[in-house]
Amino acid sequence: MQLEKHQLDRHNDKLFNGHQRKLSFVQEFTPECEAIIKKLMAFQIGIPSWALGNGGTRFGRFSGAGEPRNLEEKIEDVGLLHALNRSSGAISLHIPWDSVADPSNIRNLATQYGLRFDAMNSNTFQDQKGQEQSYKFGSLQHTDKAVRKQAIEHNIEVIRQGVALGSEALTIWLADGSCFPGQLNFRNAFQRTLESLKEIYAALPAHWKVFIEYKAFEPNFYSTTVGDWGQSLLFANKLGPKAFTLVDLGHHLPNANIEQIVSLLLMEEKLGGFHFNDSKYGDDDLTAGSIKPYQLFLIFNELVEGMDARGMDHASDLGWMIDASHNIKDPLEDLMQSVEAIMIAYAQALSVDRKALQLAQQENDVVRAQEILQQAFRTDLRPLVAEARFRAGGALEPLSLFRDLELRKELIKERGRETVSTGL
Ligand code: LRH
Ligand code: MN
Ligand code: MN
Repeated sequence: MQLEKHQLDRHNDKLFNGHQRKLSFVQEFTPECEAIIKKLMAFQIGIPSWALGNGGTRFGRFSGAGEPRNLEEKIEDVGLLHALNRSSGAISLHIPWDSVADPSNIRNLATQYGLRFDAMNSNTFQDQKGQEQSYKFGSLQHTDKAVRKQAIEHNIEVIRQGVALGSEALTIWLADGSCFPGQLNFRNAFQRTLESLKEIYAALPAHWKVFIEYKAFEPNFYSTTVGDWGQSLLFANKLGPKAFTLVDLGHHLPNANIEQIVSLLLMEEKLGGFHFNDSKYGDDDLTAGSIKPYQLFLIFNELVEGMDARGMDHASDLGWMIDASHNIKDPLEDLMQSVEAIMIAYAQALSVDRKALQLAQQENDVVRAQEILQQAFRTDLRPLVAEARFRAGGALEPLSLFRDLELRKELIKERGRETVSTGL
């Protein structure tokens, strides 16, 4: 299903005057508006293929109607999102949840929608049908060489598929760890994981990166072999210049200072990218910005500061991806909300008066430092985000347009009610 130009135009025409009034108000008080709008236009967020259907919990799954039934339809959904908000120009695949039978066809389809392939994700946390070895006691850390070999080969196969699609990164998240004290020799598990990762690293093409994603807990609850940014950074440093840490916002113990982690990883040139989401407790995979929008802003504040200090390109030097799982919302609506929250946090971070903040820090003026940050956070920059979208050819209010046109109903007509998308 395609969004027609006349549908977009009618929507934008209707909202244009109101938008202009809000925009000029912001412009009056935000001196660097034009620069911010340009940066917002260049900024694209990768949509996870596994978040296009309703996920579930171990207590149940309530599948939504009109979910994508295959990879082609997932690409179609991301294409629709991108047509609406012009900020979702990439898709991140999960193998084997996504089956890429004909990569050149899939690549062409994505190109038609203006999409590129963000990092590929491997899966050695579940056993697949017909698989010889089981991952019950881990994959890259496993005590049995045959299991490690199978997991290594899977990752190399994912790289191969990614190359065919034009992706340039592999994200490895391992469920490896232990559930009970005494189950695992931590040092040996680390060493075996490192040896396995080295073999995967050796298979990376020259311009590729590997992202090592950490997570504090689940499904192993006593220890996780890549349990925090320290362990991930150890692996990344030992592997070499193509290896980086990936920060999933939901993978920390409660109250972790994620913005500080981000700042130090940038300093070490080892920050690879993000899985954006939000949480009240842990790996809740909720809509970005839905619980702790101030934290999201503070993370972007460190990103802008740290990337600018290193002369990095905001749009292309890190992997910006969402990792979400929706249980009760329409997945496309939820993803639109996440993208919007990320763009707002980015815009606000760009508007921080950096010189004044540096001075306040230098002079230990704690009150002034807080005022500067909260001035940016409490300024409503949504008109700038909307303007960036509008200039890029998107909708002033993507969510309202999605609802006004009853696009989910259209998808249900095409795909049916009883659809189950692959993923979480
Ligand atoms: C693990 C995780 C990881 C997986 C995804 C499905 O909790 O965050 O990124 O690949 O969820
Ligand atoms: Mn993740
Ligand atoms: Mn997760």
